[in-house]
Amino acid sequence: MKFINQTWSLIVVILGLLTATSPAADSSSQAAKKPNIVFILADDAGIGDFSAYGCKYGVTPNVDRLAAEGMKFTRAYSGSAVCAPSRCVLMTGQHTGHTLRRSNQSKDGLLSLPATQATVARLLHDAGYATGGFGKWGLGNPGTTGVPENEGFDLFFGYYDQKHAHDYYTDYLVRNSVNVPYQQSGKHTWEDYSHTRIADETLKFIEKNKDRPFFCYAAWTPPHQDYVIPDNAPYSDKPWSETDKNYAAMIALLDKDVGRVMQKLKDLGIAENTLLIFSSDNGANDEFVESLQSTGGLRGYKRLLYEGGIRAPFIARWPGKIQPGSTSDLLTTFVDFMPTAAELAGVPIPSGMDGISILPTLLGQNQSKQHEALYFEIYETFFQQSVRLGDWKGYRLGTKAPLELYDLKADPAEKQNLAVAHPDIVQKIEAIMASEHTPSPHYDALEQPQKDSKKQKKKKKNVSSLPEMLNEENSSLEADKK
Ligand SMILES: [Ca+2]
Repeated sequence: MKFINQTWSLIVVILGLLTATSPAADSSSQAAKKPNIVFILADDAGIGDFSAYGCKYGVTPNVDRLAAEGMKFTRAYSGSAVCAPSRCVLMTGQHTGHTLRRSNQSKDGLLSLPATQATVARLLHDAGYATGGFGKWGLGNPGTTGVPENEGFDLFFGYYDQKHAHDYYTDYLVRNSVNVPYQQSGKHTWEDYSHTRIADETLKFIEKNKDRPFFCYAAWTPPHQDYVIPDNAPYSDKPWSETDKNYAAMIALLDKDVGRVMQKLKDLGIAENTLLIFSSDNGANDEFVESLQSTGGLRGYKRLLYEGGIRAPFIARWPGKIQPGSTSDLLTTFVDFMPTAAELAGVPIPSGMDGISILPTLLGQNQSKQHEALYFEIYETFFQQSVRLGDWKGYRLGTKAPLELYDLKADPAEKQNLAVAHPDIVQKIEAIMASEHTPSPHYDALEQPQKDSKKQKKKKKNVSSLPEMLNEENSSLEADKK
């Protein structure tokens, strides 16, 4: 008996030595540890559309569950106040004072990413990840340098063009620049609805790559316009406009499919090795500010750099790594995704990033590197800039108007302009705006609106009419033809 015990001890020691010294064993266990990354990006959903953030009109149980099982960020921002620049920031790790797309349109039409652009997809692809994107791309239409398969994606399925993405009952979608016919019954059923197929393709990609590290960019289109859905349950009987009912139901659909992704990860046994992030690319549209309170009581909405245009729901779940039910007030924006992904993948953070890795925060460790300030600029007809500096928020419309200054801790809705009382903070924020903005040859709308026009004056009084003055959103097929 003693002999057997000794023999076993010897075997255990030898096995231990083999495991500790074998490079093959080391590298394979390292590879197995590389976590999958799933980033679900809603399109135009406001922070007030999710019950985890205090939604007033309904519940989003799956996003709630994601928050309960992960970390909810309370001071997170998207990349911009409209689609294309926000996605450009997410993909490049550069803020809108540096990145190529600073608005949906430019004076040169739609700008496509250069084929040499450093992107998070390319970084993860080169680190051994399978890379798939599903939904709306918006950074290069077929035939341009900026198509997703040029930017590090093995596979992209959905809409390349933003305007095309308005059409939920389209007769084609695009897979790696090839049009895939989409048979329509003409009855606007769930089978006809593009998100059905896009969500299915998302789940298929996850399933197909379950045994290797993967990056799944689920850039789903709901609740962006057109506000159409085959069935607007559970809101059908509400005394609301059809648009409100459809929009709310699109949020419910989005939530349901967040749940499907969570279930898929669980069924495949890979939830514990997957960082799952949920966010939205910009704030809610102005038409849902009053009726559904989709901006959560914040000032502004999509297209504006007030909080309602850029504050985002941001939830991260990674079972066993992220403390369930935790919250973080770290100041973060989409610029942080690429550095965080680099650290997760175990590769160096590329130079030229405006972001920082937020992995220490996710893991409950000390976040020694933090943003002193967050910078945004946009050119939706009017040039706007904003800076978040601690609890301070600076906003400027055009280049000549005085800076507006708000204390977001005391005044989250940006109602009280404190600029006159704090010239030192104003000066500091103006210096940040000057240093973070780099001129772009594609944008020069640096003037503020024509103040003297009676029509403009009248409109300026009513903030909800601002979007009428702003360019119609989105890339356009028309612009492409130019
Ligand atoms: Ca959007």
